[in-house]
Amino acid sequence: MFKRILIANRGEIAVRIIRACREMGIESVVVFSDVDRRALHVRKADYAYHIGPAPAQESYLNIGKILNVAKISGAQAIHPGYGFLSENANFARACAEAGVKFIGPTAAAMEVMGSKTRARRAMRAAGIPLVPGSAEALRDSVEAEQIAEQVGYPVMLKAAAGGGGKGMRLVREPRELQAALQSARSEAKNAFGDDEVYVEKFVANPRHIEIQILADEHDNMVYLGERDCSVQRRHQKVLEEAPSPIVDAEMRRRMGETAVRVAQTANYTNAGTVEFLIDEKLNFYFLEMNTRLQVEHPVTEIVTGLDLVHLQLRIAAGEPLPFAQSDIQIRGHAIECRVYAEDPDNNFFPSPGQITRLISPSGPGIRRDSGMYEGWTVPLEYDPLLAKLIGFGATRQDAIHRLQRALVEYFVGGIKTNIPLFRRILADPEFQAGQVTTAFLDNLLQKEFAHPGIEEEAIRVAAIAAGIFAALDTNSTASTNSTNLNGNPSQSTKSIWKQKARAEALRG
Ligand code: MV4
Repeated sequence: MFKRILIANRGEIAVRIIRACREMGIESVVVFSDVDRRALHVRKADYAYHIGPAPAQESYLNIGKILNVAKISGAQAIHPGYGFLSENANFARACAEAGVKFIGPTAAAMEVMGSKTRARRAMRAAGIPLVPGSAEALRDSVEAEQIAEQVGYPVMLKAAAGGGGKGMRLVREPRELQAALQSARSEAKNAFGDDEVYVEKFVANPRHIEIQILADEHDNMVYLGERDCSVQRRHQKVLEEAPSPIVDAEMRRRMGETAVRVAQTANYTNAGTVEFLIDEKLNFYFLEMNTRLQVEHPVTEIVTGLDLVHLQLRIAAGEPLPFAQSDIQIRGHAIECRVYAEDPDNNFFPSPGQITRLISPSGPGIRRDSGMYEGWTVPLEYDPLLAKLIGFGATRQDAIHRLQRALVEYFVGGIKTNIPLFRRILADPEFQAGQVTTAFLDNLLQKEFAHPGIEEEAIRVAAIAAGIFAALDTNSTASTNSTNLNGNPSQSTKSIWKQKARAEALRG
């Protein structure tokens, strides 16, 4: 086993990997940028190296700087976490050339999955079910029209280099095709420096379900069940769960065996995830493969009882998988909430700043993977994921109830978070019934807009309460209309706020 590894990441995932290292007696080395000097991963690691300014291009994405730290720190392997360099085949290759083990698949396996058309060609040849469509780059709009005609409208145009919905266009009828192709191409060129686009038949109201796989370097491979990731907004996952409420044992076996074939086709090693799109008749189609440890890996860890980071490290060190497929059992239910520093009442705008007060939930059936602490300032330069709150229990309902309880306990002061959104999601009857497609969250947010409910009522009550407190506080009336002589801003702000609150309460 490695004696020392470098973690080329930050935030909650760097902390997650440091924990695995400590449990396994491995020393951890981390890197940090100017704005991460006080970050939690720097505090928790055995060694930390400053690598440059805040922009990721000059720090967490800089291959030369990271390999240099590996060299001077004596790290034998690099865990890339997720995001940043985790799916960069050039980085994996540079690690190999520098004699440092990349904890993940080979550069060659990453390259098969890096282009969607290349992956579709490989999977089609292996007999994997794909969404009907093309697997070659579209030459022009004439060819696009021919293929769209064959598969039938509506169709999706997708960028071969794509991800996160970028360069993706829904085309409902032939006359929209040419313009859609042009805009998909230019968006793809902009985002990925590659304007290759292909066609897929449109799957209406899909579910997004993915299978976790693990492969060692001795030709052993297993699937670890599915995660349902249908609750998302703008291609950002918000809540994930395992198992999926719509997958039974037979469907799990079929999807799992398909996922293993996908990974075998790419000569895949280490941890990976095969994404499927599920249609309304519960047919599943290969979408893409993520060649990294994913944000939502904890729900799989809970229902399988395995530690995926331990296993990644053991696989990378050349050990064989310590179990077979028949040893894997799915037990209980786990749901993960991604806590972001963003304001759900202001169009999910990022909300960086200092965390002035933090009260964190724990107790039965709760796991929390967090990168924040009280007093820490959330930088605006990176992904705003603060923490993951995972609830689990014997049943889906137990997991929901524990999360609901934990969300009442959770208090993050000083910044806005999306914690209130999870209270709404978990209380929703459709969510509770497990009736969740990728349209769920947009619909929920529409509903809230059309029928203002508890939030608006709470604001009214708060305004009335503020009015009553102000009326009872004789000191406050004195300062209301007078100039604040000592120029104390908090005093003057307070009285303006009180005036507003009174006016608000009286209007209602
Ligand atoms: C689709 C689709 C419908 N039909 N492909 C969005 C991101 C990307 N990775 C794949 N995506 C989709 N591909 C066909 N042929 C609908 C989506 C989609 C989606 C997929 C997964 C999770 C959330 C989604 C939200 C909107 C659309």
